[in-house]
Formats: sequence, C-alpha cells, structure tokens
Amino acid sequence: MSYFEKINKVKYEGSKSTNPMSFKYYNPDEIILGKSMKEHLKFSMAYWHTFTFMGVDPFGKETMERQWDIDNKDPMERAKVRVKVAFEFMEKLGLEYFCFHDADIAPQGETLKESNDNLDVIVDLIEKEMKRTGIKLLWGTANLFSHKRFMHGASTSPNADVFAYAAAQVKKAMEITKRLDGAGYTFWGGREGYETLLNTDMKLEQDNFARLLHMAVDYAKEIGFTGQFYIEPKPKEPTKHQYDFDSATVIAFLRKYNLVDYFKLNIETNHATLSGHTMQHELRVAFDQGLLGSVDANQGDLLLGWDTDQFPTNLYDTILSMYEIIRGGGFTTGGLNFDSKLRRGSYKEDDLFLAHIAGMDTYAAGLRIAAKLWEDKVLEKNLEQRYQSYKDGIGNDIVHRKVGFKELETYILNKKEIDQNDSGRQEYLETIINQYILG
Ligand code: XLS
Ligand code: NI
Ligand code: NI
Repeated sequence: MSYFEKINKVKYEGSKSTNPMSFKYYNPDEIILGKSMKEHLKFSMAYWHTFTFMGVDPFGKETMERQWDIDNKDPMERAKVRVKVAFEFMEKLGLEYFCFHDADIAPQGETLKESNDNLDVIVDLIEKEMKRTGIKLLWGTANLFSHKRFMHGASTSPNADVFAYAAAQVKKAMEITKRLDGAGYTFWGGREGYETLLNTDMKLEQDNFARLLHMAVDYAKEIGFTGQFYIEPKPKEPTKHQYDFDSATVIAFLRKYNLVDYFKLNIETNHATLSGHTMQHELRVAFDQGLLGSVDANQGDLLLGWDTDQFPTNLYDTILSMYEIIRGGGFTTGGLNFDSKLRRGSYKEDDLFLAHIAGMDTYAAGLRIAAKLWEDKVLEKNLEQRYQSYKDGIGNDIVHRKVGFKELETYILNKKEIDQNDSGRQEYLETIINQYILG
C-alpha cells in the first residue's frame, strides 16, 4: 500500500530542471572533496514537524490535510500508519536518517507504564521498517516539555516527583534509542530555564539538570548504549531564560559539571540567530573545542523574535554552515536533521516533499560552493596572511610564552611606532563569496 501514489522517488535532474519534484543540486552519490554528497550532508527527517505538527498556532487550529490521519482516528492505529507513511516518505526522498521524541511516535498513556507499552508496539514496527529500508536513527530524545506536569521544567522543576518522571522517561527513550541502534541521543532542555528569579533557585535547578545528565551517562554504561550524547542550545522560548543559552554557555556548563567528555553539541540554526549569533559562529565555537556533534537544520525569520523553524532556503547561510562543517572535518555521528516545519498555509501533503526538497537542495548547493571555497583555500590563505605576525619574531615568542610583560614593554620601547595595520578586507572577501556563488 502506498500513501504517496502520485509521487515517484525524487531524483537529481540538475539545475535546469523545471520538475518541482526533483533535486536541482543534490546528487547523492556525486563525489565532492573525496566523499559522496550524501555522506557530507547526512540528511535526517524530524518525525515531529513532519508527522505531528498539524499547523496549530496561537491564533488558529489545525490546517494540515493528511489523508492517513483522517482515515485513522484511533491514536494507536494512527501511530502505526504514520510509521508506514514516514518510511515511504523517507525512501522517496532518499532521506537516510530520522530523529524522534518518544511522544512523536506513540500516544502517551494515562500512566508511564501505558506510554511505555505503546512505545514498545510502535518501536517494533519502526525496527521492521528500518530493516526493510536501511534507514537509520540519527538520534532519539524524550519530550519533557509538552505535558502539563513539565510546566515548571523537567529536571529543573522545583518538584522532585517531576524530576523522577523525567528521569524515567529518559531511561525508556534511551532504551529504545539503543534498540534502534541510534547514533546519538539528544537533550534539548525544553522547559529547563526560568521566567523570574523571584521564584527560582537557579543554582539548585542547574545542579539538578547536571545530575540528570550524569544519571544518563551512568545508565548508558549500564545498558551498553554507545551512541553520542548531545545538548542542543537555545537561548529562549519557551522560557525567558533557557539554561542552555548558546554554544559557549553549554560548553561552560559541561566543563563545570565534568560532563564534557560525554556530550557534544547539536546546534540549530534558528536557535543560533535567536541567541544573537550567526550559525557560523555557533558552529565555530563548538568545533574549536572539539564539541560539534550534529546540526538541526532550519532557519528563522530575522524580523521575528521567535523560533519559526522554517525549512532552510537561504543559500548564503548554508554555504557558511557547510564551510564550517568541512573546515571542522565533517560529521562523524551527527548529520543535518531538518528540525523544520511547514508554514501553516503550506498545508498539502506534497508540500512536505517540496519543503524537504528545498532544504536538501539548499544545503547541497551550499556544500558545492563551500567545497570550492575550501579547495581554493581563499579564506584560509587570507587567514594565514592576516595572522602572519605570530609565525615569527615577537609573535612567535608570545605564542610560545617566551616573553612576559617586561620583555614586551622593552620591545615596544625600542620600536618607534607600530607599523601600519593591514586592512581586514571584509568587503573584498564578501565579493569573493558572491563570485563563487555566481561563477
Ligand atoms: C525546539 C527544539 C527541539 C529539539 C528536540 O526548539 O529544536 O525540536 O530539537 O527536542
Ligand atoms: Ni532542534
Ligand atoms: Ni527550533
């Protein structure tokens, strides 16, 4: 049985194609910098936005038309059908990975036991589909933010029972991630943050968050889960102050609580811009400390102050993101997970395809251009020249800590004035990027 009968497997047809259901830039097996495009990009589908987001916003109800949901009213039946639909969808697009929250794949029951039983039934089905298709799990996670019990947070809730519930949920989510051979497990700190310090013991909350993460590390050892743990930074929304504000904040947290050996970062484009940084900055901060794990690929709207999770179509951003990823040596356990949702008005089933094609093609085009920039070393050569003064002479002495304040003072006193600084040539470099884009 097919749920997308009218849609064939999406193929690469090149940039001249006018077929909307084709890739213009993503040619999965084409080799770029010694690796196939699909290995560079490792595209993943987010189960939640693709199959559970129905178009609700603060002003209106569901808009999405999904025949399989209309035909299946019973929550368990619906969850089962969605598995079939999801795998057909991924196969047709050539998406080789997916990510999910526990709550996305199976209905939550009245009790934890009921929820876990539901999960087991659905995970059986997912396992079968994974075997049939060869599609892999990039990472799993637990939804510790939707249910009302998490209104004050999960591991950072003032209520210890809520902490316990969150821990039990993470335990199960780790077990199913292990069972499905997940390459990673992500912690996005949902409601881990606060609205006002008038009612918040920030230190206890953060200590507790670290305690939960340590428990996860211990449990991974116990059950032999060897996937990579990730933390996903986000500065605000739903709370005003999310504890995992940005890459730098998360890395400091991991170091403070001795978790840095067990976690890497899952960096999301829209979260980067919400924190007032570029994605390129967030990736560089993580890479420079050996901590970039995976990417949630999307984009925000810079005119809006919230997390719009749009499909990435801004080529400039994907070029610079792919440049950082290439520069950092590429993905190992991670990949590009489309944490992206359709606009509310893009409500048709084929919009799901068109949006993923747009995202995949924009990243593929970004990869093509970033690879050329990297090959020609234009930016890298400029960097080398710009920091040349640290290669020899006094700069080399500074780098190797051969000098202190006294020696540096003597050095400057013996010099007449600082020689002219070089130009930063920002506009020139920006022009070069344009040349690489337009050829
Ligand atoms: C929400 C987050 C979420 C995580 C997974 O803003 O991006 O979707 O990626 O819990
Ligand atoms: Ni995300
Ligand atoms: Ni987001």
